[in-house]
Amino acid sequence: MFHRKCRSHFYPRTNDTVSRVLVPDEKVPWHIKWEEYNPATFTASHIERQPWADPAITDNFHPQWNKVDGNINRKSYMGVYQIVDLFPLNPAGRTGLKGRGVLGRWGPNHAADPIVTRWKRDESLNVDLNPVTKMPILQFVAIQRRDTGEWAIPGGMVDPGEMITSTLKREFMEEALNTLESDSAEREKSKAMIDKFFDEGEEIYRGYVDDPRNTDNAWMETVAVNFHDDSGTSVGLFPLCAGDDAVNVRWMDISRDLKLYASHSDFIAKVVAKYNSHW
Ligand code: RP5
Repeated sequence: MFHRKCRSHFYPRTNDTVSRVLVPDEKVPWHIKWEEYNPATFTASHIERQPWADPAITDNFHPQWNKVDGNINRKSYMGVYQIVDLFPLNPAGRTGLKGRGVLGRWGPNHAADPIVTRWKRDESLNVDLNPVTKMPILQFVAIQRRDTGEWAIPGGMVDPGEMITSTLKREFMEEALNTLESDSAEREKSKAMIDKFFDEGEEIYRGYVDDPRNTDNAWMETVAVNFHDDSGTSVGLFPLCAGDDAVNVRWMDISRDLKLYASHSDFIAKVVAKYNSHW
């Protein structure tokens, strides 16, 4: 499947001042010749010298491409990526823009996405069936992103040296439980509950994300893990509160009509297939 969301006309968070070259489906793969392809280069000025970001690619920067480079994982889940004229090449093909955009790392930028689910229930706590498909309805914890306003899985970037299991818990607690702003007693309570609940998850997806921030030289990759509260008695009862990069949070009914950030709907569809629930 070709990436689409990272071929939109304007690059996000630039007030429509940075445009991509329009890349038709058939010209996405790098092996298709396109002699005139010469898109603009854009790296947002606010990421320069940030502790979480790479420096510009110059003769003084010697990253270990395709390797774990100190505590930065520069390996791709998609296999070995190419380096052309010092720059890593997006393994999913052309995006119509060179540079790093607003992403911190050249090459893969690793994230983790916790997909927390429960069954939708009626007032008597019976599982709700969709009236048309007669299938049980799943709900997942969705956040509304501050940057684009789109609803999304509450995922986030893996910090240097961080285990993915820790990123999953940390991001869920920060964005869906607002632990960054809760007092220490509440934080401890949330942490204990999340530590227990996040003990058993099932990996749903590992690979490239069709993220609108991707460029020809920097892209998002993720590990999405499902944590399911079947009885609705643990996380399913926990009060949600949006925090950090999230402006809203809620249990969202899952169906094929979901319009989510990046390729998050594709990950949700995999959870639906696993539970044979309404879509
Ligand atoms: C997506 O961006 C990932 O799937 C993850 O949900 C998210 C991580 O980026 P931030 O939310 O930290 O911006 O590609």
